[in-house]
Amino acid sequence: MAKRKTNGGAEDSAGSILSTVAGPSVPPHPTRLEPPATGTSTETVASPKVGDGQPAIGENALNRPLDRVRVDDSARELTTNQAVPVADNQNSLKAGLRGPTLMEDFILREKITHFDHERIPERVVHARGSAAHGYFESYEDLGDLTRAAPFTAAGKRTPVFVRFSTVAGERGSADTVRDVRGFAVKFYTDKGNWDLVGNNMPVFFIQDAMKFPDLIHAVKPEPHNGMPQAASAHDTFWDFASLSPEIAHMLLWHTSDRAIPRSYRMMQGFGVHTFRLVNAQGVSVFCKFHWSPMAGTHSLVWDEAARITGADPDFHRRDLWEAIDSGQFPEWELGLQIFTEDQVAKFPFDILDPTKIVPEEMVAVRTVGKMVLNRNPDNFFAETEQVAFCAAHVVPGVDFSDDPLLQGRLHSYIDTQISRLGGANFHEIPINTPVAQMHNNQRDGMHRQAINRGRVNYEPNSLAGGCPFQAGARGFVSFPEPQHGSKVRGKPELFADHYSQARLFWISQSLTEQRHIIAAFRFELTRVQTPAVRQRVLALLANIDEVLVASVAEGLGMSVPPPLPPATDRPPYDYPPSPGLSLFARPGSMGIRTRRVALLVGANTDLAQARSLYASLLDDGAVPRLIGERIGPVVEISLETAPSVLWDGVIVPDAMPAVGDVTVFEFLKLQYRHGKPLLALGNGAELLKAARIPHTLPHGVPDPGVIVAAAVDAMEALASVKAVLAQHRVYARETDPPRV
Ligand code: HDD
Repeated sequence: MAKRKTNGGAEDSAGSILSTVAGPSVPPHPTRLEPPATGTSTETVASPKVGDGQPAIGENALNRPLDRVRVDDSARELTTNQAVPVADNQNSLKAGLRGPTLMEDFILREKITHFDHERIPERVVHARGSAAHGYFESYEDLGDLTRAAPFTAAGKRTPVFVRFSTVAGERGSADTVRDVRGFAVKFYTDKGNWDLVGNNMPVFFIQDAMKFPDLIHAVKPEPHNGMPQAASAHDTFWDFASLSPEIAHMLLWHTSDRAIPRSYRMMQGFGVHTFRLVNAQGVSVFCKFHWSPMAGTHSLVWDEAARITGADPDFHRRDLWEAIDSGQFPEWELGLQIFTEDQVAKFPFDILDPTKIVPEEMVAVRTVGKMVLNRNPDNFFAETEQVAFCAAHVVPGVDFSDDPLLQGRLHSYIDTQISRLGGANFHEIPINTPVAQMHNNQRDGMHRQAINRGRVNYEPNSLAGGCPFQAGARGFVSFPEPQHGSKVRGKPELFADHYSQARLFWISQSLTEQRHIIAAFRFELTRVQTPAVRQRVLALLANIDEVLVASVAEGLGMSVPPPLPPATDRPPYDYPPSPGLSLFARPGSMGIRTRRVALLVGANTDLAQARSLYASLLDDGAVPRLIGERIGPVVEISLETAPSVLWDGVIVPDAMPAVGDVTVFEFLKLQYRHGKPLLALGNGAELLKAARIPHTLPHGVPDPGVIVAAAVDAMEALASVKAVLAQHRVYARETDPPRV
């Protein structure tokens, strides 16, 4: 079996991506790992942790400061929290063997008390998530645009911690639900922490933070019965949506395949809002941030996604973990759309409106760097759960726009951490601590860690020589944007064009993607119980596209109502299609790496052939597994524990029994239904026949993903399977309802 790299760069020979590998090597038996010796006091020198080097692949500069708090229990005695060795961890202290437990048992009380307080409030949104460490590397010196620390030199690497999430579900909810995905990046720069707290869709549901609590109340489980979990397919969400026409554009993204990604590694990320970049001369441009996955943008299909929630609710978490664990580090390129005040004045939309994109045809995306995630967290709670992102965490060189949604976010994140993480010192939790040095006169509060020295905790002072002193022009200076106007509650007029960009998105989708959007609306609105709500959503869609509204109405057995009156007299803007809005525009460069392939094996299988297919897939970085009825010397995973939806393709090697059982048929049918490649070799073809798998596409031409070959041609046929796997799936096979 092929060797593979672990996180720490060491090699092991385990063939299974599912097996756990050791993390980076640590000194023998420490309870607390010391930071690396620098030879100088960290008080007087710049942090050695960032910005000064080129960490090798597999190494993160951030690991070193976090090592200070990593705990390794190997060969250690069990102790209390006060480090008192515990003699007996099985029995509480009693007055006689059959007597009552004694109050004196401080060991029992400490253990139970700590346990009683183990849980913290989950995030009010984005509660379900997974994260990883890595770095961002700038391709160039962007000094002409910004003085932001990550971009000051070509090749500069800045450590990052990235958390992906769903929005609506609770902490233990399933990964593959229909939802927006959070894409939050914490850059630990040498000028402080910068959080780019984005999503995998470039627009948002609402235009003003004032509406955020309403939106979230509407989409979360309904308050009287706590249902449904992690789903927008219920009355309150669509009631709110149907009465909020600004949501139109986002609804199309939300019903598109973007809302059911195949993997966190295969989705784009967006900063959503317009931001400002500011250079050392104080010159500012506007900027939109885009993350593009090197693995391409790929999605699940809905029937598959819904089944995965049962088969593996941790599907995305596992996928991210296993990819990093096996050395297949996920990568994204960072792109910037840069535009000026002059350009803004000519756009047919307002750049402060978060329900609008800047089409790539108007402003090209300039690729400026890449992000690599190369280390899994050591402890889910300490890192992934306690990480605290904040849209207001920016560094010199990045500034905000007046987008009213962004402005509200600037308040919400710090505020929510105070109740979630228990006080104002959450920035001292190791995963949140900047790697740049922190010096100020903020003091005390719950759980304070820093031991600030000296008698001075105010400024100005003379007793400490004026320290810490203001950084002046080296520090964060807000861009001096001129302000005008009276205090008012309202919106600029262009915000009222709710439909032009919704239509732009619709006409930029492939026919396959359009069909999926229609089916998603049908599913969601069928779950809605109130006919008037369905009717209002149709009236909203009637402003976007005739085919869209007619198809959704047909799926609901309703007629098309008159369009909702538009909120503005301005005629809609007629955008040309923007091909980059289709998921198919970014096939990626991963080949078949990390694709999961099932080799179905039975008692008669030609194991030599199965093994050579397996080895060839492994060589290309795929994840093959031998699947059969029961595990044993040959079969690695059983059909009942790893059903069809967990695999990207299936191979039936030669001499598989001619007739399968219902589980095998079900496996093959779902592979077919979900557009995945099926290869049957020699005798294995009988199984495809018995499962009634068609060999032609609905319009009669051969299906490139259903491959039948003689046993001797196994390797040639495998090459065809790999080609289909690399293209993700055969969407041309789809019919509604499915043929098989
Ligand atoms: Fe938010 C969490 C992204 C609007 C208030 N948000 C949160 C997370 C992401 C986003 C990715 C999870 C961070 C993590 O992994 O810990 N949020 C967005 C985007 C938005 C957006 C892309 C619009 C463009 N959010 C938004 C608004 C508000 C909030 C308008 C409130 C006014 N968001 C929060 C929050 C959360 C949060 C309540 C919950 C947990 C947390 O912050 O740390 O403060």
